[in-house]
Amino acid sequence: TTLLFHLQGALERKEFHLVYQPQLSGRNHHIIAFEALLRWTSSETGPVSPGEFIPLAEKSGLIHELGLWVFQKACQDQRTMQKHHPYPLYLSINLSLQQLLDPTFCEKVKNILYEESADASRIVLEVTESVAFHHDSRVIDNLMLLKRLGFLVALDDFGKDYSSLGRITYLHVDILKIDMDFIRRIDEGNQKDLAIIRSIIQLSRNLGAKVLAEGVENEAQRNFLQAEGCDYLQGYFFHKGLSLNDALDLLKNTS
Ligand code: G
Ligand code: G
Ligand code: MN
Ligand code: NA
Repeated sequence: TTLLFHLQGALERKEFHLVYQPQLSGRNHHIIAFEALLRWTSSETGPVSPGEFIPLAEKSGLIHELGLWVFQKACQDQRTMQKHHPYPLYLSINLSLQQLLDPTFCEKVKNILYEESADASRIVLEVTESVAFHHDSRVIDNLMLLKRLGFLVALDDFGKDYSSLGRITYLHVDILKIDMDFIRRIDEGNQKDLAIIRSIIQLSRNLGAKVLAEGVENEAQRNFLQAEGCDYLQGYFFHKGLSLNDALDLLKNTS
């Protein structure tokens, strides 16, 4: 509860910042996108992990204001990054269930796009399966509206929760993000674990979607995923989340 107390004023005190983790082409390792990841450094307690404060923000309702702040800041930074890069850069933003339950969310996002002259077709909205297929119809209604605005949708942590395969086609999901747990298990070489990864890659192809492996931490994992034709790669083997300045330096050195 004291953490919640500190969280309430954190936005005004400018204690949040974003880091950007690169997502690379599996074919040539070019940077094609950045995932915006929220960070909080409390003036009272120091850094607090998102695993700790995001659930608090969700329960307290702060996620609405905070989520829009993330959206606006990430759109601004995307524009700065694009200036330093000759090829299209996509931006990935994580969404919480509460945001998609808000009937005014689309309208607010539309206003931010307009203010920041941002292009929805270059922005990927990351939602977990359990959020995308939540029973409350407001969620799917919002996602359909967002898709109509041009946003792309990625299913985050794919394979972790239950899969509702029929609804993937219904929603026209653009990207499947294979959950880190599966990538971790590549190291053990269990044929059944490898078969699951291959099946997710195949599934994405058959759906006309792209597939991204997250949490790639070593060369063996990268080699396997690349050999299987995984479209995009993300993880500490390549890059951790970078400050805007570090992301800009990286873009200058690689383009
Ligand atoms: O980056 P990290 O592993 O610390 O993130 C932990 C969790 O927090 C992940 O599930 C990630 O999706 C989530 N997360 C990170 N940034 C945001 C954000 O801006 N909004 C929401 N809703 N979740 C985020
Ligand atoms: O739930 P979501 O997929 O959005 O969470 C992404 C989280 O995973 C981020 O907090 C990020 O810091 C973390 N992450 C990114 N790459 C790696 C990695 O290679 N290994 C591990 N363990 N975590 C990673
Ligand atoms: Mn994510
Ligand atoms: Na994920």
